[in-house]
Amino acid sequence: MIKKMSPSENDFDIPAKNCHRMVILGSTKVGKTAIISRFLNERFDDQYTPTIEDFHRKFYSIRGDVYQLDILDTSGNHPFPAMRRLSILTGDVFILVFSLDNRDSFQEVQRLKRQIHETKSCLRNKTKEKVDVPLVICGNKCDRDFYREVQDEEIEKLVGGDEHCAYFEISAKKNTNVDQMFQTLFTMAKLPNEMSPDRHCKVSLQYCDVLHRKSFRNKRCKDGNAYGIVAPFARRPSVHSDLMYIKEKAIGGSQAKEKGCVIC
Ligand SMILES: Nc1nc2c(ncn2[C@@H]2O[C@H](COP(=O)(O)OP(=O)(O)O)[C@@H](O)[C@H]2O)c(=O)[nH]1
Ligand SMILES: [Mg+2]
Repeated sequence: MIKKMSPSENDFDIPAKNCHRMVILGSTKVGKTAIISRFLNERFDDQYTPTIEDFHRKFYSIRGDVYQLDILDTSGNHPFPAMRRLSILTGDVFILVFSLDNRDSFQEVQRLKRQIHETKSCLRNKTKEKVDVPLVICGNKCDRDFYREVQDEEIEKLVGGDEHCAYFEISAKKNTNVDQMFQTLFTMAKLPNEMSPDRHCKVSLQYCDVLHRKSFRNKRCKDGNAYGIVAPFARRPSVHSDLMYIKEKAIGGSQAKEKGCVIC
Protein backbone atom coordinates (compact mmCIF):
# COMPACT_ATOMS: atom_id res chain seq x y z
CA MET A 1 0.00 0.00 0.00
CA ILE A 2 1.29 3.49 -0.85
CA LYS A 3 0.89 6.02 1.95
CA LYS A 4 0.28 9.59 0.82
CA MET A 5 2.60 12.04 2.57
CA SER A 6 0.67 15.16 1.72
CA PRO A 7 -3.01 14.63 1.13
CA SER A 8 -5.11 16.65 -1.25
CA GLU A 9 -7.40 19.02 0.64
CA ASN A 10 -10.36 17.34 -1.08
CA ASP A 11 -9.60 14.29 1.07
CA PHE A 12 -10.91 16.13 4.12
CA ASP A 13 -14.52 16.21 2.87
CA ILE A 14 -15.69 19.05 5.10
CA PRO A 15 -19.41 19.91 5.01
CA ALA A 16 -20.20 23.41 3.68
CA LYS A 17 -21.82 24.44 6.96
CA ASN A 18 -18.40 24.03 8.61
CA CYS A 19 -16.53 26.16 6.04
CA HIS A 20 -16.10 29.82 6.86
CA ARG A 21 -14.10 32.77 5.66
CA MET A 22 -12.54 35.43 7.85
CA VAL A 23 -11.65 38.71 6.12
CA ILE A 24 -9.36 41.31 7.63
CA LEU A 25 -9.68 44.87 6.36
CA GLY A 26 -8.24 48.28 7.19
CA SER A 27 -5.74 50.86 5.91
CA THR A 28 -2.19 49.88 5.10
CA LYS A 29 0.37 49.53 7.92
CA VAL A 30 -2.19 49.24 10.72
CA GLY A 31 -1.07 45.69 11.57
CA LYS A 32 -3.47 43.39 9.70
CA THR A 33 -0.74 41.00 8.60
CA ALA A 34 0.79 41.11 12.09
CA ILE A 35 -2.56 40.01 13.59
CA ILE A 36 -2.89 37.16 11.08
CA SER A 37 0.68 36.13 11.78
CA ARG A 38 -0.20 35.92 15.49
CA PHE A 39 -3.22 33.84 14.56
CA LEU A 40 -1.34 31.40 12.32
CA ASN A 41 2.14 31.18 13.81
CA GLU A 42 2.07 33.07 17.11
CA ARG A 43 4.85 35.29 15.80
CA PHE A 44 5.47 39.00 15.33
CA ASP A 45 7.75 40.61 12.77
CA ASP A 46 8.94 44.22 13.15
CA GLN A 47 9.64 44.47 9.42
CA TYR A 48 6.97 45.90 7.14
CA THR A 49 6.25 43.96 3.95
CA PRO A 50 3.38 45.32 1.84
CA THR A 51 0.55 42.85 1.31
CA ILE A 52 -1.11 42.51 -2.09
CA GLU A 53 -3.64 39.95 -0.95
CA ASP A 54 -2.74 36.90 1.09
CA PHE A 55 -4.86 33.82 1.42
CA HIS A 56 -4.47 31.25 4.21
CA ARG A 57 -6.38 28.16 5.20
CA LYS A 58 -6.64 26.39 8.51
CA PHE A 59 -8.34 23.10 9.35
CA TYR A 60 -9.65 22.20 12.76
CA SER A 61 -10.95 19.17 14.50
CA ILE A 62 -13.00 20.26 17.47
CA ARG A 63 -14.87 17.77 19.61
CA GLY A 64 -15.06 15.36 16.69
CA ASP A 65 -16.24 17.92 14.07
CA VAL A 66 -14.00 19.10 11.24
CA TYR A 67 -13.93 22.77 10.17
CA GLN A 68 -12.21 24.80 7.48
CA LEU A 69 -11.37 28.46 8.05
CA ASP A 70 -10.18 30.52 5.09
CA ILE A 71 -8.43 33.78 5.89
CA LEU A 72 -8.15 36.70 3.52
CA ASP A 73 -5.52 39.27 4.45
CA THR A 74 -6.19 42.31 2.28
CA SER A 75 -3.87 45.07 1.08
CA GLY A 76 -5.56 48.18 2.43
CA ASN A 77 -5.20 50.21 -0.82
CA HIS A 78 -7.80 48.40 -2.88
CA PRO A 79 -7.02 49.84 -6.29
CA PHE A 80 -9.88 47.69 -7.61
CA PRO A 81 -13.15 48.42 -5.74
CA ALA A 82 -14.75 45.32 -7.28
CA MET A 83 -12.16 43.13 -5.54
CA ARG A 84 -12.94 44.70 -2.19
CA ARG A 85 -16.64 44.14 -2.79
CA LEU A 86 -15.93 40.51 -3.61
CA SER A 87 -13.88 40.14 -0.41
CA ILE A 88 -16.81 41.51 1.57
CA LEU A 89 -19.34 39.32 -0.21
CA THR A 90 -17.35 36.15 0.46
CA GLY A 91 -16.58 37.02 4.09
CA ASP A 92 -18.52 35.36 6.91
CA VAL A 93 -16.70 37.06 9.78
CA PHE A 94 -14.73 40.30 9.68
CA ILE A 95 -11.90 41.99 11.51
CA LEU A 96 -11.58 45.72 10.89
CA VAL A 97 -8.30 47.19 12.02
CA PHE A 98 -7.14 50.71 12.66
CA SER A 99 -4.06 51.95 14.39
CA LEU A 100 -4.67 53.90 17.59
CA ASP A 101 -1.93 56.32 16.54
CA ASN A 102 -3.52 57.09 13.18
CA ARG A 103 -6.77 59.02 12.84
CA ASP A 104 -7.20 58.42 9.10
CA SER A 105 -7.13 54.68 9.66
CA PHE A 106 -10.03 55.02 12.14
CA GLN A 107 -12.05 56.93 9.54
CA GLU A 108 -11.36 54.14 7.06
CA VAL A 109 -12.80 51.62 9.55
CA GLN A 110 -15.94 53.77 9.84
CA ARG A 111 -16.33 53.63 6.05
CA LEU A 112 -15.61 49.90 5.91
CA LYS A 113 -18.21 49.05 8.56
CA ARG A 114 -20.81 50.98 6.56
CA GLN A 115 -19.75 49.28 3.33
CA ILE A 116 -19.97 45.80 4.85
CA HIS A 117 -23.50 46.42 6.10
CA GLU A 118 -24.60 47.89 2.76
CA THR A 119 -23.05 45.07 0.73
CA LYS A 120 -24.37 42.27 2.94
CA SER A 121 -27.85 43.77 3.15
CA CYS A 122 -28.08 43.74 -0.68
CA LEU A 123 -27.07 40.08 -0.71
CA ARG A 124 -29.51 39.02 1.99
CA ASN A 125 -32.30 41.35 0.96
CA LYS A 126 -32.45 42.95 4.39
CA THR A 127 -32.17 46.53 5.57
CA LYS A 128 -28.65 47.44 6.63
CA GLU A 129 -29.79 47.94 10.23
CA LYS A 130 -31.03 44.33 10.38
CA VAL A 131 -28.09 42.60 8.77
CA ASP A 132 -26.13 40.56 11.32
CA VAL A 133 -22.49 40.25 10.33
CA PRO A 134 -20.09 39.15 13.08
CA LEU A 135 -17.49 41.85 13.16
CA VAL A 136 -14.70 42.87 15.50
CA ILE A 137 -13.07 46.27 15.36
CA CYS A 138 -9.48 46.36 16.59
CA GLY A 139 -7.63 49.43 17.71
CA ASN A 140 -4.14 48.03 17.20
CA LYS A 141 -0.73 49.20 18.49
CA CYS A 142 -2.00 49.93 22.00
CA ASP A 143 1.63 49.47 23.08
CA ARG A 144 2.16 52.92 21.52
CA ASP A 145 -0.46 54.57 23.73
CA PHE A 146 1.68 57.69 23.96
CA TYR A 147 0.85 58.59 20.35
CA ARG A 148 -2.90 57.98 20.60
CA GLU A 149 -4.99 59.89 18.00
CA VAL A 150 -8.40 58.23 18.47
CA GLN A 151 -10.55 58.91 21.53
CA ASP A 152 -12.80 56.49 23.45
CA GLU A 153 -15.98 58.49 22.78
CA GLU A 154 -15.57 58.18 19.00
CA ILE A 155 -15.03 54.45 19.31
CA GLU A 156 -18.07 54.09 21.56
CA LYS A 157 -20.15 55.95 18.97
CA LEU A 158 -19.05 53.55 16.23
CA VAL A 159 -19.47 50.32 18.18
CA GLY A 160 -22.09 51.02 20.88
CA GLY A 161 -25.55 49.51 20.50
CA ASP A 162 -24.52 46.97 17.84
CA GLU A 163 -24.73 43.47 19.31
CA HIS A 164 -22.88 41.94 16.34
CA CYS A 165 -19.90 44.24 16.72
CA ALA A 166 -17.25 44.14 19.43
CA TYR A 167 -14.27 46.37 20.03
CA PHE A 168 -10.82 45.43 21.34
CA GLU A 169 -7.76 47.49 21.96
CA ILE A 170 -4.94 45.16 21.03
CA SER A 171 -1.25 44.96 20.35
CA ALA A 172 -0.09 42.39 17.82
CA LYS A 173 3.44 43.22 18.90
CA LYS A 174 2.96 42.48 22.61
CA ASN A 175 0.20 39.93 22.00
CA THR A 176 -2.19 41.95 24.16
CA ASN A 177 -5.87 40.98 23.89
CA VAL A 178 -5.34 39.16 20.58
CA ASP A 179 -6.62 35.77 21.78
CA GLN A 180 -9.59 37.36 23.56
CA MET A 181 -10.45 39.21 20.35
CA PHE A 182 -10.48 35.98 18.31
CA GLN A 183 -12.50 34.13 20.94
CA THR A 184 -15.15 36.85 20.92
CA LEU A 185 -15.30 36.90 17.13
CA PHE A 186 -15.84 33.14 16.93
CA THR A 187 -18.42 33.19 19.70
CA MET A 188 -20.36 35.98 17.92
CA ALA A 189 -20.24 33.92 14.73
CA LYS A 190 -21.54 30.86 16.65
CA LEU A 191 -18.31 29.02 15.87
CA PRO A 192 -16.35 27.06 18.49
CA ASN A 193 -14.12 29.48 20.37
CA GLU A 194 -11.46 26.73 20.36
CA MET A 195 -10.62 28.15 16.91
CA SER A 196 -8.79 30.91 18.76
CA PRO A 197 -4.98 30.31 18.72
CA ASP A 198 -4.69 29.77 22.48
CA ARG A 199 -7.53 27.22 22.68
CA HIS A 200 -6.28 24.32 20.57
CA CYS A 201 -3.26 22.22 19.93
CA LYS A 202 -1.29 22.94 16.75
CA VAL A 203 -0.50 19.94 14.60
CA SER A 204 1.41 19.80 11.31
CA LEU A 205 -0.29 18.71 8.08
CA GLN A 206 1.75 15.54 8.17
CA TYR A 207 -0.61 14.31 10.92
CA CYS A 208 -3.75 15.29 9.02
CA ASP A 209 -5.36 11.93 9.77
CA VAL A 210 -6.06 13.29 13.27
CA LEU A 211 -8.76 15.45 11.69
CA HIS A 212 -11.04 12.46 11.56
CA ARG A 213 -10.14 11.01 14.93
CA LYS A 214 -12.42 11.65 17.87
CA SER A 215 -9.51 12.65 20.05
CA PHE A 216 -5.77 13.02 19.83
CA ARG A 217 -3.34 12.59 22.69
CA ASN A 218 0.30 13.38 22.69
CA LYS A 219 2.74 14.86 25.18
CA ARG A 220 2.42 18.41 23.82
CA CYS A 221 -1.39 18.40 23.64
CA LYS A 222 -3.07 18.40 27.00
CA ASP A 223 -6.51 18.86 25.51
CA GLY A 224 -6.89 16.37 22.70
CA ASN A 225 -10.37 17.54 21.72
CA ALA A 226 -9.37 20.59 19.70
CA TYR A 227 -6.53 20.83 17.24
CA GLY A 228 -5.70 22.95 14.25
CA ILE A 229 -3.61 22.49 11.12
CA VAL A 230 -2.39 25.34 8.92
CA ALA A 231 -2.50 24.30 5.27
CA PRO A 232 0.84 25.18 3.65
CA PHE A 233 0.71 26.91 0.25
CA ALA A 234 -3.05 27.54 0.29
CA ARG A 235 -4.14 29.15 -2.97
CA ARG A 236 -6.76 31.87 -3.19
CA PRO A 237 -9.88 30.44 -4.85
CA SER A 238 -10.68 31.76 -8.33
CA VAL A 239 -13.26 34.50 -8.83
CA HIS A 240 -15.59 31.84 -10.23
CA SER A 241 -15.27 29.76 -7.04
CA ASP A 242 -15.86 32.86 -4.95
CA LEU A 243 -19.06 33.57 -6.85
CA MET A 244 -20.23 29.98 -6.36
CA TYR A 245 -19.43 30.29 -2.64
CA ILE A 246 -21.48 33.49 -2.39
CA LYS A 247 -24.36 31.80 -4.20
CA GLU A 248 -24.30 28.81 -1.87
CA LYS A 249 -24.19 30.98 1.21
CA ALA A 250 -27.00 33.17 -0.12
CA ILE A 251 -29.22 30.19 -0.95
CA GLY A 252 -28.31 28.42 2.31
CA GLY A 253 -30.60 25.58 3.34
CA SER A 254 -30.24 21.89 2.74
CA GLN A 255 -28.92 22.22 -0.81
CA ALA A 256 -25.81 24.05 0.40
CA LYS A 257 -25.40 21.92 3.53
CA GLU A 258 -25.21 18.66 1.65
CA LYS A 259 -22.37 19.81 -0.59
CA GLY A 260 -18.79 20.00 0.59
CA CYS A 261 -16.62 23.11 0.70
CA VAL A 262 -15.58 24.79 -2.51
CA ILE A 263 -11.90 23.90 -2.69
CA CYS A 264 -9.73 24.87 -5.58
N1 LIG B 1 4.28 49.01 17.79
C1 LIG B 1 3.55 48.15 17.08
N2 LIG B 1 3.84 47.93 15.78
C2 LIG B 1 3.05 47.07 15.10
C3 LIG B 1 1.96 46.38 15.68
N3 LIG B 1 1.38 45.62 14.72
C4 LIG B 1 2.07 45.82 13.59
N4 LIG B 1 3.10 46.68 13.80
C5 LIG B 1 4.08 47.14 12.84
O1 LIG B 1 3.40 47.97 11.89
C6 LIG B 1 3.92 47.78 10.58
C7 LIG B 1 2.80 47.37 9.63
O2 LIG B 1 2.29 46.10 10.03
P1 LIG B 1 1.56 45.15 8.99
O3 LIG B 1 1.00 44.01 9.77
O4 LIG B 1 2.44 44.80 7.85
O5 LIG B 1 0.40 46.14 8.51
P2 LIG B 1 -0.70 45.90 7.35
O6 LIG B 1 -0.26 46.73 6.17
O7 LIG B 1 -1.97 46.44 7.95
O8 LIG B 1 -0.77 44.45 7.05
C8 LIG B 1 5.00 46.68 10.69
O9 LIG B 1 6.26 47.31 10.76
C9 LIG B 1 4.67 45.99 12.01
O10 LIG B 1 5.83 45.46 12.63
C10 LIG B 1 1.70 46.60 17.08
O11 LIG B 1 0.81 46.05 17.69
N5 LIG B 1 2.52 47.51 17.72
MG1 LIG C 1 -0.46 43.44 5.31
